[in-house]
Amino acid sequence: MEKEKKKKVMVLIPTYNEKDNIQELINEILDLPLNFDLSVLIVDDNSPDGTGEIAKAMTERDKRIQVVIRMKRRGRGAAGIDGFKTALKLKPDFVIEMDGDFSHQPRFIPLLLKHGETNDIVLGSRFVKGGKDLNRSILRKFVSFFAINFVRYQLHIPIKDITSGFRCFKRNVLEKVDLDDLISVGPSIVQEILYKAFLMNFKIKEVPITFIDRKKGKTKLGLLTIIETLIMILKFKKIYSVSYLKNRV
Ligand SMILES: Nc1nc2c(ncn2[C@@H]2O[C@H](COP(=O)(O)OP(=O)(O)O)[C@@H](O)[C@H]2O)c(=O)[nH]1
Ligand SMILES: [Mg+2]
Repeated sequence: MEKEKKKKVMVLIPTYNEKDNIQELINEILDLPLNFDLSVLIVDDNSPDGTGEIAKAMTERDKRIQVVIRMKRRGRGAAGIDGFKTALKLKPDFVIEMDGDFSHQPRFIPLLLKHGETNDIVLGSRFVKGGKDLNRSILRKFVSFFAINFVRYQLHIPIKDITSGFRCFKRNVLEKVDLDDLISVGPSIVQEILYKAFLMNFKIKEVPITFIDRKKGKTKLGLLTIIETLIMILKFKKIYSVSYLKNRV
């Protein structure tokens, strides 16, 4: 009997100054007991702390690791788009996107994949039954609450944890959303792809995760970035509501 071919999963991690997390995170992901052909793609924006070099050195020892170092403009959004494009060339069945600071714990990857078979996008969510948001400062929780409700109100999208960047995509979702047509350079990329996929009627499911605060390194999300993100959401809402609603009539 022919040996069953394992499905291919690529885990995409955009990084900027994650030197204290990157090695342990990659190892933890690759050690997961999964019946998939698993690989990790790091998209680093030439981090001054050497994250990219640390990850590159790991590729020598393990062919399941790939690293893209972007030399030009920095940005979580642009890094994500480049990462998706690189991943798509390798025709994975699923692409998982997650942060590089352990807030998104590798132990939830099997759950995302389990629901990935029957859904187009699976989101790791803090706000469905069983989900948790641990250790965050009150200020951070407040900002998060405000941002989530603002975005949900603006986009009318029935997702509880709309800021979650821990998710699993079927390849065809990423092929269909037209990555060249996204306008986000920063973190709003997470909502922009989700919104587009929602307007295109892809099936989205939230599964519970426990989100923990980063233990090492610093957040790159300052007040200015949060404001930029919210403005960007209003911008793409306008663009897509015109183009997609027109197509739907
Ligand atoms: N490549 C790249 N990654 C970024 C950039 N900004 C943030 N990241 C990564 O995106 C993820 C989330 O960023 P983080 O600072 O933890 O944001 P927070 O979780 O909202 O506080 C982490 O893996 C960061 O290293 C960037 O400009 N370029
Ligand atoms: Mg973080």
